[in-house]
Amino acid sequence: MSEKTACGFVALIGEPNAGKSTLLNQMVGAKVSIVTHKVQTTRARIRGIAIEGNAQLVFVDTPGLFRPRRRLDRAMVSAAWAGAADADIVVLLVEAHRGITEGVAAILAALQDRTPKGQKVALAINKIDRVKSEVLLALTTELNAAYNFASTFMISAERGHGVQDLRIWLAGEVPKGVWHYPEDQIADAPLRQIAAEITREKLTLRLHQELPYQLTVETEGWEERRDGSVKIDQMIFVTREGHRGIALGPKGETIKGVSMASRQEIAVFLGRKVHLFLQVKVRPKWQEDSERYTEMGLEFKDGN
Ligand SMILES: Nc1nc2c(ncn2[C@@H]2O[C@H](COP(=O)(O)OP(=O)(O)OP(=O)(O)O)[C@@H](O)[C@H]2O)c(=O)[nH]1
Ligand SMILES: [Mg+2]
Repeated sequence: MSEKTACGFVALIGEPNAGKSTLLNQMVGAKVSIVTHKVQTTRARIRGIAIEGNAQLVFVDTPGLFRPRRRLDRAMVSAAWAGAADADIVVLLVEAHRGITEGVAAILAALQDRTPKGQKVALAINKIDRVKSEVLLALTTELNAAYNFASTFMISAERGHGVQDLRIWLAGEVPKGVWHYPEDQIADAPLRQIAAEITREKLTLRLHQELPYQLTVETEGWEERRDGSVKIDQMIFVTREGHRGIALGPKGETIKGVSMASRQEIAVFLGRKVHLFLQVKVRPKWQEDSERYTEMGLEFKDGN
C-alpha cells in the first residue's frame, strides 16, 4: 500500500490577502481556515487535508508575509516562513490584479534563503477572475524571470478555476509513502481553536480599523451535553476599555450579532447543536503575553 500511496505537506505562502485561506478551503472542500476581505486574517498555521487519487495532500495555511512591526506580526511572519521551510512543496500565491508589488518582490528575494536547497516552489497566480488574459501572460513571464518556479498555475481560489490542475500536479509531486491522517480527516487543529477562529472571523468582519488586529479570541470552556449539543465559552481579549465598548456595541448588539453568526457556523462545522457564550475582557498587554501566543499556536520570542 505504502508504495502506491503518497503524502506530503504543501505550504501556501504569499502576501496578506492573497487568497491562501480561500485556496486551502477550496482544496479541502470545507471551510477550515477563516477568510475575510481584510489583510492579516490568518495568524497561525492551520492544516487542511485533501485527497487526490492515491495522494494525501496536507495543506498548510500560513499568515501573510509582510514587513513585521509588532511582536504579534513578527510571530506571524516567522510562523509563515517556518511553514514554508518544513513543507515538501511550497505554493506562492500572487494576486493577478496587483502583480509584482513591493511585498511580492521582497518574498521573491527571500525565498531562496528561507527555504531548503532544492525545495520546489510552484507559482499560483490567483484572482484571475479580476484581470484580462494579456495581463496574466505578461505577469507569468515577469514572475518566471524573477524566480525559478517548478510550475505555474493560474487560478481563482474563490471560484475554483484551475484549482483541480494544481491539485493533480501536487499529487504527482509529493513523496511516496503512507498517509499521515485517517481518510476522513479534513483539518488538523484542535476544535477549540477552530471555534475561536470562527468567532474572530465574525468580529473582524464587523469591527473596523485597528480593532480586529488588537483582539484575540480563546475558547475557555467546552462542555459536551448529554443531549448531544455542546456548550462553548469563549473569551475575547481587547487592549482597551474603549474597545470593549465597541466590541459589545450599543445595547450589546454587536456582540449579539457576532455570537449568532459564529454559533451557526460552529454548529455547521461540528454537525451538532451549539450554545455559545462570549465575554469581552480588557487585557492591555495581551500581545506581550506568551500564553496568548501558545493558545494561537505561535512561538513567543523574546526581544525580536
Ligand atoms: N476575486 C477574487 N477574490 C478572491 C479570490 N480568492 C480569494 N479572494 C478574496 O480575497 C480576500 C482574502 O482572502 P483570504 O483567503 O482571507 O486571503 P489570505 O491570503 O488567507 O489572507 P491573510 O490570512 O490575511 O494572509 C477575501 O475577500 C477572498 O474572498 C479569487 O480567486 N478571486
Ligand atoms: Mg488567511
